[in-house]
Amino acid sequence: MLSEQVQLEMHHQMVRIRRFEETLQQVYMEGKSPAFDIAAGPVPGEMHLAAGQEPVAAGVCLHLRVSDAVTATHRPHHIALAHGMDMQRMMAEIFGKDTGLGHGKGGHMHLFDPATHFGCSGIVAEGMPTAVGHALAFKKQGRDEVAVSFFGEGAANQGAFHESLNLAALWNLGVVFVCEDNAWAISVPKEKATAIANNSDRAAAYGIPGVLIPDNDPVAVYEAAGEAVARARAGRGPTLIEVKTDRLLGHFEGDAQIYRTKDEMETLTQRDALKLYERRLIAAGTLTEDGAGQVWVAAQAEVDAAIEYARQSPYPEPEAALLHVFA
Ligand SMILES: Cc1ncc(C[n+]2csc(CCOP(=O)(O)OP(=O)(O)O)c2C)c(N)n1
Repeated sequence: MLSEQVQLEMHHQMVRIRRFEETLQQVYMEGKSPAFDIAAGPVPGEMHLAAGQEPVAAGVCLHLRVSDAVTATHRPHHIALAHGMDMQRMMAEIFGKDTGLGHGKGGHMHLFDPATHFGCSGIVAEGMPTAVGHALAFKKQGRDEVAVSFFGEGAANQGAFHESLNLAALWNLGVVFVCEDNAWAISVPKEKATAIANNSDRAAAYGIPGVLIPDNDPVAVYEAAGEAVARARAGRGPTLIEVKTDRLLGHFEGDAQIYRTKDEMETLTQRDALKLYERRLIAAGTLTEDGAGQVWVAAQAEVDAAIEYARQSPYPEPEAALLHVFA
C-alpha cells in the first residue's frame, strides 16, 4: 500500500503536467491558425505533447534523485517536469528565449539540464544508448545513481533498442528502460510495425526482467519502477518496463488525426488516467473535491507564471547564433 503522501504527490505531478501541456497547446496555436503556420506565433517549430502519459512520468520519477540520469524523447515535457526540471527555464527554452536551458537553441525536443541530469532528443531511440553510457559512467565512478531511458513503442523497433539492452545486460548496468506504448508511432499503429504484442517480452532475449503494466495506472507504474530502480541501484542490472499508456492528443499539434476513429477518441477520453486516478483518490477519502480543485488551481498558476516568464524573456542576441553549436 502506497503512503498517502506518495499517492497525493503523484496526483500533484500529473495535474502539473496536464495543465502544462493543455496550456501550451493553446499558446502554441497563437498566430498559427486558421491556416496552420508552423513558424508563426510565440512557439515556433513542432510540438509533441504528452497529455495522457502522465502516469508513466509520475510513477517512475518519484523514485529518482536529481543526480540520476534521465533520457527522454521528442515528447519530453511530462518526464522533465516530474524529474524536477525548472518549469520557467524549460518554458523559456520552448519559446526559444535566451533564458531557456539551452539559450533557446534546442526548443521543446532538446531540453538539456545539468541540474537534473536530463537530456532528450528529436532522434527516435537516441536516449537509450545515452542512458547506457550514463550508467556505465556511474558504475566506473562507484556511484549508485541510476539511468532511466524513456522511449515510445515505435523506438523499440530501432537497432539502438537491442544494442542498448544487450550492453546494459552484458555489463550489468543500472539502467531502467521504460517503454511508453501509446499504440501509435505518428500515424502507424503498433500492430502494423511490431512483430509481438508486448515489448516487455523482448527483455527475455537479454536475460533481464521484463515487466508489463497493462493499463495506464500510476500506482502500478510506481510499484514496478520502485523494484526496477532499487535493483539498478543495488548493482543488480537493468530492467525493461512497458506501460500501455494513452496519447490523448495528436502526434504533434496540428495533426488532424484522420487515422484514428471517433470511437477510439471517445474511449480515450473516457479512460483518461488522470481523471480516473483523481476519482479513485476522492472515493478513498485520500483527497477531497476541494483539495483536488486547489491542486488544479495551483498548477495553473505555476504554468501561467512560467508562460509569463517565457514571454517576457529576451531572444538571444544574433551574435550568439554560432556559440555552443557545431559549426
Ligand atoms: C531516427 C528517427 N527516425 C524517424 C524519425 C521520425 N519520427 C519522429 S517521431 C516518430 C514516431 C515515434 O513513435 P514512438 O517511438 O512510438 O513515440 P511517440 O511519438 O508515440 O511518443 C518518428 C518515426 C525520427 N525523428 N528519428
